[in-house]
Amino acid sequence: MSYNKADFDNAFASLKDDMLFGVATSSYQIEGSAFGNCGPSHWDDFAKIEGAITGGHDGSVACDHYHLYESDLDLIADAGFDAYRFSFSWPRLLPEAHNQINPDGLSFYDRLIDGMLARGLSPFATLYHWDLPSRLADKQGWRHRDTAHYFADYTDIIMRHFGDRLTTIAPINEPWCVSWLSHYWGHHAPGLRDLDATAKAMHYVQLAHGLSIQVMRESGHNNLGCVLNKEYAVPVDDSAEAMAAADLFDATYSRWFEDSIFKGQYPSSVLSVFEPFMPRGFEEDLKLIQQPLDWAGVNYYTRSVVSPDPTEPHFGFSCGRGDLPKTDMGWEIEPEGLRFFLDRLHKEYCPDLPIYITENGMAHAEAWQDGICHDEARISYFAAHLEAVSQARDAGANIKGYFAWSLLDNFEWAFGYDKRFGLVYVDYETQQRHPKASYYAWQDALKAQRR
Ligand code: IFM
Repeated sequence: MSYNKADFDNAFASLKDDMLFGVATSSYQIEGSAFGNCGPSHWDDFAKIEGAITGGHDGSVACDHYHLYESDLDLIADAGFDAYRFSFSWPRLLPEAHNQINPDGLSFYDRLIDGMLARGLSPFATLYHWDLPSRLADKQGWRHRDTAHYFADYTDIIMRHFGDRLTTIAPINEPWCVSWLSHYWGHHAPGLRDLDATAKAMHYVQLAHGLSIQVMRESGHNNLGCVLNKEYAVPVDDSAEAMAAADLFDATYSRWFEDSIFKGQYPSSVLSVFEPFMPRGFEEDLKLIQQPLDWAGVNYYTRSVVSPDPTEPHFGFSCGRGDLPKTDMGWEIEPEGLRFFLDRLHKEYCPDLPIYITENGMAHAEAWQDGICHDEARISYFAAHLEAVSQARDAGANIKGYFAWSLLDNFEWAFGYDKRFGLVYVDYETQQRHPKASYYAWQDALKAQRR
């Protein structure tokens, strides 16, 4: 993509008036799980499996945000952002047992949230961004119904301590990754490749969402949403078979989650494959899953080119990439997909609900010149996606905010520290932070808005 800062400024200018802007991170990716009596999570366990993570990396130190959170919050505020999307760590708050709170964990999130408020940053909280306590993972994790109920109890604990200081709350980040990516493709902890496990995880993660919303609603919260990740399904050609494969991909990746949350049903094409493994009485749970929400969040990065694949035993499709420009993850840059999902959410699922883009960004390899980390390609990526947001808003979607992923370079799951998504470069040897060109582009735009 060619770089033109005016494109970014223009796209930003078309949105700035009544939208908020923020950055997003997650607990395991930045905090450092070795600090503050945090308990082990299944990501700590997964990291010990040879070959599971590039370079054998893990999140034990990560960006040491546990100790450096004050200066990290300064970076967010100094850029002029309005909000910070962060996640609570379940094993940090409840390392030993579901009712035994770690005082260091409580104190950390107290200081973190108060630090946001003191800087005028709105706290956008996620309760679960993938760090499942090992003690639950060892008891079948998301394959077991109890995990959904323990999640509701954990929700209640968080709300009692922090609920009145949070601007918005979403129970679960990217349920597709929690279930399909981790139990069918095996790329994330717990690294399973099993249809039975996938069917159960895809249902129980949704049940956990519903139970968690119910707990929060009953205690009077009215700022509750969901954060769903989306990948734009493009058929490899215009054959009927390719179209059907792309539709089934979209049903597994996207519609499973929004159909259940907003319509109380699962797509029949996916259910027919899962049916033998679905928990008894799942139909009743759908009523719990379909809780009224106050907003919806979309995480969007790329598209998938979907092909029919007779060698794929259960769903008969496989996904690849096409020939659009790619990020350092090898992900194609396709802003049209973001526009598609914003339109669909608005038209088919939740016409009146405020929508946030809760994550959007790209990995980019480091390139230094004159003491600055140059990531102009990232600025262009943001510009193109902000333009898509602007088009969706013009078409009527009630879009209220946009969060760049991510504040910092961080632990990119199975890719370890090799992929850098940050607006701020992290030197993992020294834990020094270095704002990149994209950080300064946001700072210029946000500060100009205030003048
Ligand atoms: O780093 C992840 C994040 O944890 C969830 N959404 C996608 C990001 C980039 O892969």
